[in-house]
Amino acid sequence: MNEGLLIHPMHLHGIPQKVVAKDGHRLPQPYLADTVLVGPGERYDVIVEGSEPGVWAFHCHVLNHAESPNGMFGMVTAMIVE
Ligand SMILES: [Cu+2]
Repeated sequence: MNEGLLIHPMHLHGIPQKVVAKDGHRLPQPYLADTVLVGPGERYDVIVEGSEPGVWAFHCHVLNHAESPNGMFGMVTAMIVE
């Protein structure tokens, strides 16, 4: 869900995102995406299958939304698959 005024291309490392709904409405044709472009006011539902153990970064691809000279911050987190 994007509550802001900027576009955020959200990327999960290593595992494709299966996009199944937009703004609460199921898509007739779900699709796999490496990066999901989430515009202001948009919501997406995605399914990811964590079949590979590891720590997978999930972040915005606009680098100044997730990275500074001091390291990662802001729109970055990790999905841990054990
Ligand atoms: Cu962003």
